[in-house]
Amino acid sequence: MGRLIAISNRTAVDPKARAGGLAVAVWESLKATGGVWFGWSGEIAESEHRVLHAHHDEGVEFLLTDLTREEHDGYYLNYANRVIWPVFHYRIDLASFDRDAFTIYAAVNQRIARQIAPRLHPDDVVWVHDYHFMLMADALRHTGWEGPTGFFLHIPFPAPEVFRALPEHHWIARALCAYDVIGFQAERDRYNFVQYLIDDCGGEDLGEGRVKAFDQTITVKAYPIGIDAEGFREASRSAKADEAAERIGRFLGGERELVIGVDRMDYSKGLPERFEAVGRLFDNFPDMRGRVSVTQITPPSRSKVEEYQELRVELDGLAGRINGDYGDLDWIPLRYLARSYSREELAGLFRIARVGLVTPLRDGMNLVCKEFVMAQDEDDPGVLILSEFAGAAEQLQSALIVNPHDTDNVAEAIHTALTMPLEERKSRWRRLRDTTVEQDIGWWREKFLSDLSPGGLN
Ligand code: GDG
Repeated sequence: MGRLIAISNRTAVDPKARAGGLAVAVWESLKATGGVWFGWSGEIAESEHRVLHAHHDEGVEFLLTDLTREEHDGYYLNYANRVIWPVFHYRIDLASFDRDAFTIYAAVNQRIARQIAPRLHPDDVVWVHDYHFMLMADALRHTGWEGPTGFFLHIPFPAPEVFRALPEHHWIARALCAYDVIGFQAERDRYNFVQYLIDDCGGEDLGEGRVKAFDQTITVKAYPIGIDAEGFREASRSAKADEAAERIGRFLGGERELVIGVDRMDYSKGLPERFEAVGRLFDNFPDMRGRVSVTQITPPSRSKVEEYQELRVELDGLAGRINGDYGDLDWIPLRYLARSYSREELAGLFRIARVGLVTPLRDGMNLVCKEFVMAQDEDDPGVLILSEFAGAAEQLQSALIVNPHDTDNVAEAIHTALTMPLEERKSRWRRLRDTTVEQDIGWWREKFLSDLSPGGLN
């Protein structure tokens, strides 16, 4: 019986981390096959000697490596987070190109591959996640590993013109072609990658998801990631959810509608533009003043990276300005909370919100919009406003689709959502719910793994 071997920067070694979508999906497959999960321990090594720490849980083996300070800064902070993340989110202007960081990124991929290879069995199936390990299959092949190896990219793949800005673009594309299956979130990511292979690498689209490049024939498809739809619905009906809904309900006073946004503090999420759109709503639709409370929950992330520190300062200033300009003695128009809440609390807030505001400038998929949908009450559902630049927009066309750069457009959509008749809200929501339930996290995992391992894992 083949085991599933997962490789990702962060693992779900902490049981608390198994509550969210992706971790659940990978964890379930690993449990079913007695698999192994490789990743970073989250620790900085004291010495150059980096062993794999083993943990066992429910038949799953976690093998975790520390990183040296140099590896952590080069591979993780400087290359993954300060070069790949901005470029793949179309922010070349924010990228700090750094050849040394790429050298360390490649060396970490190779070092971890050398540690993993001796532990692989011939019938194992390897599934690598995300932009930290784009070179992993190539590195494993160099150790002699020949088994099925798949890659799923959680973030967007940019248009060829943008990808070419990455000094190492050709190297990365060639290494990616050492995978057997490459999964993207959306059709447009797949299109971008295949177009780049055709334009720059003499690649050929063979149809039906097969592509030939660098003497390899590989499967390249979109596998839009889903959520644990039923699990999230249940979370939104939990006691903790009710409590959170009640707390915010007291603040709303029964007469104000809640508009909610939940995003990691990241420049890809379009938060300054969203705050501007809130101001625009009160300028363009003065009747909305005093009637709406916009609540934005934004847990800080990657706070060691300068661009993220600058974003924090910008958001603090914008929120202050909007509340200063539009607020009143008995009304705070924009509540901006730079902290995290539990999954159940978020689910409770989604449930009582009239509008879910999901307006990233770029997002691989975006799971928050799917969670918002699952938390709604069938008899009185809220309205989802969704950026056309989130991967989820390909699936969730019944949302109000907006251009997040166009603040007038977003303000208008908020107004439309707040005044939408019940029947239209219900019919839009039913379509969103059907897709979210049908294309959930289990569907995504099966779709990917059946292409990677057509005979099945068991
Ligand atoms: C990457 C890609 C892709 C947020 N705040 C809190 C909290 N969250 C949860 C949300 C959601 C998750 O974190 C965020 O997922 P997203 O998909 O919205 O965004 P990224 O973190 O950027 O994820 C993205 C995803 O990978 C999966 O492939 O969809 O495009 O960028 O589940 O609810 N959870 C808790 N407290 C918070 O304060 N508990």
